[in-house]
Amino acid sequence: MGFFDNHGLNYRKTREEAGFNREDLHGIQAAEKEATLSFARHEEQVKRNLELGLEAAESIGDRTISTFSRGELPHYAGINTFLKMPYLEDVNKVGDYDVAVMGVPFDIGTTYRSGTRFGPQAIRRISALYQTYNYEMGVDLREQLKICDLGDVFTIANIEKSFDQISKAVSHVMGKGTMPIILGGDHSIGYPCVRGVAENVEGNIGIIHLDRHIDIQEKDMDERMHTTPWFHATNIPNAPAVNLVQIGIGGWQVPRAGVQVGRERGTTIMTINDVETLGIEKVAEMALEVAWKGAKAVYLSFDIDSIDCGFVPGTGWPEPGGFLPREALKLMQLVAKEGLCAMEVVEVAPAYDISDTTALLATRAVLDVLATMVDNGKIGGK
Ligand SMILES: [Mn+2]
Repeated sequence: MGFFDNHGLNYRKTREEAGFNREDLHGIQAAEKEATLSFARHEEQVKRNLELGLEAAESIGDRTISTFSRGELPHYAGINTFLKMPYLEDVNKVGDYDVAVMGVPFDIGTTYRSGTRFGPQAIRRISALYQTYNYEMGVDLREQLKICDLGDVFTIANIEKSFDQISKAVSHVMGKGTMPIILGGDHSIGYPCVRGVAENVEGNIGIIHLDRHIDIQEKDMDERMHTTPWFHATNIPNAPAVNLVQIGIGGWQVPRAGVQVGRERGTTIMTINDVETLGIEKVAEMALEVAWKGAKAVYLSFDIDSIDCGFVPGTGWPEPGGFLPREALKLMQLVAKEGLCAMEVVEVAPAYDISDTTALLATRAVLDVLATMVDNGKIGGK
């Protein structure tokens, strides 16, 4: 039994071995790791803030503060991009970045509560709460990764035409060698996102899907709604169903039509019972094995409703009994260690949210995945 098993540190000892040595604590090691991080981009940012936002009034002693808020501080100020990263108005230049965040404000694939079209805005707004440094991982995303925010895809009131827009946008980013992070939007966008990714991958792609819902029936109410993305995604020749892992599925909202398709196509389905029985580490290991089998890249689809609805009220199909937030975060960190080609976070519907907790968890998932990839040398360097 591991006493600690922490992200980038590959540190694993039994309690007996660890004893009470202060230096063996992850908390102490994490503090040490901070000393290895650069401050260069932070300093550049401060310089830029002063140039663009004027030096502060004379009475202010801290001369890194500007008159107009530019950059990270204060966390309650500013016109928000994701994590206050630069807004890249010219999408032709996306190849200059390691990661491009894009919103997909689309919710006409919804079959119960609508409102996920406001998901990207809500995620961006609360993302301003976070700095770019994570203590446990010892990663500073500003220093180690070039991230931009592309703004939103222009979606319209037509599912199929919006799918074409979404695929084109995702494919554009992938084609420039940049990792797309997609903020939904309802889960119907899973199909056009994978379609945009798949055309840029030579070989198969696997999909790791966290959800309470199986989302693999062909149609719902005669359309390709948010209950259908994986039916259509796994029809793409290089996105086979045998590389699709679906984790957290269960409860009273799983349509039988989807179950039949999952069974016929041989997707790998794990319930929360499986997660409890096997443990997060084993589940991650199995998910990686299935998703990567014969595949060249793996896509992560995080449906926020995979989390127990007590933690994520701001979603369209709330369901009790899902993951605890730290279980899901841990699972996503473990699968991100091997690298991901793209990631979507879907089904955040801020009108039903309380204190931004749902949107905050969406932000957290993206940042944890990116930091894990940085820490494992899977991304960065532009
Ligand atoms: Mn769902």
